[in-house]
Amino acid sequence: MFKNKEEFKQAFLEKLHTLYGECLDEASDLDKYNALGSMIRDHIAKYWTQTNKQYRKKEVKQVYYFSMEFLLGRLLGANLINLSAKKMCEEALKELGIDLNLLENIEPDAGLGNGGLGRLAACFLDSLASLSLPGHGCGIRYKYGFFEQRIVDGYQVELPDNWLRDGNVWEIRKADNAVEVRFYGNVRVEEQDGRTVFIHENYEPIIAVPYDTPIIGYERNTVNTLRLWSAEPAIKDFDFSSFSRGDYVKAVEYRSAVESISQILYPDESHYKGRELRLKQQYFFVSAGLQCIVRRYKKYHGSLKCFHKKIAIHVNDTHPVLAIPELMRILIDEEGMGWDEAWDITVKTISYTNHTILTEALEKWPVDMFRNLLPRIYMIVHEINERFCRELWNKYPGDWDRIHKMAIIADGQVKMAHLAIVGSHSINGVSKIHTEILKNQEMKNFYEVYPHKFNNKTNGVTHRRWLLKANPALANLISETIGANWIKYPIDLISLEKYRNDTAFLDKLAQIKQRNKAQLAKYIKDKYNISVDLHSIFDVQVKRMHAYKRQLLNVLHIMDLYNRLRENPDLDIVPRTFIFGAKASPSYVQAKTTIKLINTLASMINNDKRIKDKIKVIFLENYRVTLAEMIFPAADLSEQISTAGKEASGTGNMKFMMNGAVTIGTMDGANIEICEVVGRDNIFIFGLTAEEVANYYHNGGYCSWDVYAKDSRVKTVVDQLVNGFFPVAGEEFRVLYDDLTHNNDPFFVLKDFASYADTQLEVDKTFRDKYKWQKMSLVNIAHSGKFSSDRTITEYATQIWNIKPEIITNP
Ligand code: 26V
Repeated sequence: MFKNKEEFKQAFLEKLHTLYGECLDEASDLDKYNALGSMIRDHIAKYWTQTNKQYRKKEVKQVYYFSMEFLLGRLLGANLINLSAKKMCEEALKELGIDLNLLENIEPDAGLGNGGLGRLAACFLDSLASLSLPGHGCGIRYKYGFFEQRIVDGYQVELPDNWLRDGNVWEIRKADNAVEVRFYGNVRVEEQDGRTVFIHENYEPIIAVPYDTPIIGYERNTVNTLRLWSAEPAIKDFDFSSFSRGDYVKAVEYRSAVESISQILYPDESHYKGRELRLKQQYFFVSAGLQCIVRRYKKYHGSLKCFHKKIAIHVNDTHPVLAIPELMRILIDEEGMGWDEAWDITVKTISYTNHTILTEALEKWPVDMFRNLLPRIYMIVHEINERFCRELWNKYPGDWDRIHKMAIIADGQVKMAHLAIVGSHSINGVSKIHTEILKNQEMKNFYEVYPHKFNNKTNGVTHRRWLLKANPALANLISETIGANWIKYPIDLISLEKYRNDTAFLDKLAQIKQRNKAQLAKYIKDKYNISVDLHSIFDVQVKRMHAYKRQLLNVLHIMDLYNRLRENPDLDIVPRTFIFGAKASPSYVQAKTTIKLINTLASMINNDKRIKDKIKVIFLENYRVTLAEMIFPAADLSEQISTAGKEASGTGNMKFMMNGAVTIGTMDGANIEICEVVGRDNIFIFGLTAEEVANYYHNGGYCSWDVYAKDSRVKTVVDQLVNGFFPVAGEEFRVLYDDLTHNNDPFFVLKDFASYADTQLEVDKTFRDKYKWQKMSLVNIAHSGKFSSDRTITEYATQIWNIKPEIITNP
């Protein structure tokens, strides 16, 4: 980036001066951080321009990844790494008396996502750019990201995440590229020169303003774009003085109603609620994104007849599925195309990923709300539905029941997943098992009609953030041992396999893990004043709090272990530190109660002198990307214990694996494929299979009371939720108790308890054999290459999007 340290230092000091008129002594840390960020931006500007120029000139096909969520985390460190400038920057700043680490810690996380789906989008952007692929992100610039979690008296409290408070060096506002998005109003249908035309009138116009963030590839010249849209009033800068008092208030109300569209990221809810503002958000960014893509395409290609040959649009879950009717609207109403041609182009342009089979999470919008907010889009969806149902009628004459079940509009609702399947050419699941469940159960009827559309793309994560950045010591050891090629070709990590019996190498791995554990332990000590044993097993479950992810199974096992320890404080176990991190949706009672349960249990256990510090329980508040980067490298054991068939893939499992943690998990999601590559000997598998779970469901569930009555350990811990064992809790945990007993334990927690507890004994036994454990750890790292998002993105690029790498020349 800069030839040498001297040049870097010079440029940095100049930047401070031009930005803030300051010399080094006067500058605050924030100023220094901004100066550094702004230097990087200056530096990449020419590559950014060159990338766009080359894409345009060579007319390469480009993909746009439409997503309501991009969970980027911090960008400074990741950008420095991808520019190969970290070391030099670190040293140069040091000579100026500045700690790079400290500057990195100033940056707030860009937390524009809930969890898996949003983080996947961020990993995909890194892989696209690092593979020189022409691919960009399109989403919403939320003023408030995912809430900040505080734990107060054991309870989760939510605070707004005002991540833009001190500005954002990475983004550039592109006011010239703003577009208008129209809501409400009515549609007038007219015949003009023998054509039917649709005129949307009396609508509410809103201006969508894009903010662009550069996405820098690893050691490539490629700089792609993440374009996030912000909502602004269409009537610019009210002349407030000219309004009468009443109108003044109205004007302010109007402004805040408009701005509310890009104000806040909705938290994922356990049960889907059709909220108008969320539908507005969806149409807002989809319409803005498409208008801008079409406008640019037309500028260089004129006609839209071959749009799909140069543009691919991917919809991340059903949230951006309005891209289908919106593209139809543009092609028909604005370009004058006929239905059939427009439909052909639309289907060829759009592809869709499903990320969950939990039926309660599927998006369905009330027809009345939909039609009122988006009258023209509703007409188009209605027409798509009519044509689709007619097609079904021809294929299944008389089978009303099937047609009713498959319809896009039925029972007063618009079913977004159905629209996504009908209006796209590719539908993919995110792990082998998930795709099979889609094909054979959840979307069976659709698979029968469109077998060619369904395919699998097992998720992946970027090694650059989750290994190279998060775990520099391990990354260095790997590069020293097998060379640094793995950073560009993660599959090369497999060469580590040959060190599986090399005790000297295994010792080095163990030392690194130990240092990473010490670092996390220090964080825990500083923040919570709790000391943890560095030789204990760091047993970690970090992910969103959800009944199906079964944090409760983990907790019940800890309670049982605690009971055994109280009975016999000399019980021979390897000490354990149980670590949790999880945010619960603000309205999700069961999840929030589980957080309180963990914290209540933690304070009881951590203060119980009788058990001689053999176990500790830590709840890390405000789990987010930046905290995750400290946690994964320090983990020994990765908890992936969802009810089989429920976790579409999981991606945390992959981040643990590449940092050398061993998985304890069910045969669910990508765990199955992890097990496939590392082999049964290098993973701890327990519990019911997805098939067994499905069989129970078909027969009305299993009888949880039987397990409760028969297994005394289970009975004891379940009773402890309500029998005064937690003295101050009163009836608080009754909801959990009821779920497990009277509600027949819908997620098979009690059913899997014995198998889980036995497997945990196995973990304990294995950990005592140091080299056996280290070998398992090594095998996991060596096989993690398969779970790089570089592999996943290469599959999307070749099998769905049909895009090719474009090497960007030096500008
Ligand atoms: C649903 C809703 C519902 C209403 C409001 C906001 C909102 C936001 C997100 C969602 C769906 C979340 C689905 C999701 O994150 N699925 C996860 O996707 C990961 C990436 O494919 C996958 O690894 C996880 O297994 C899957 O749970």
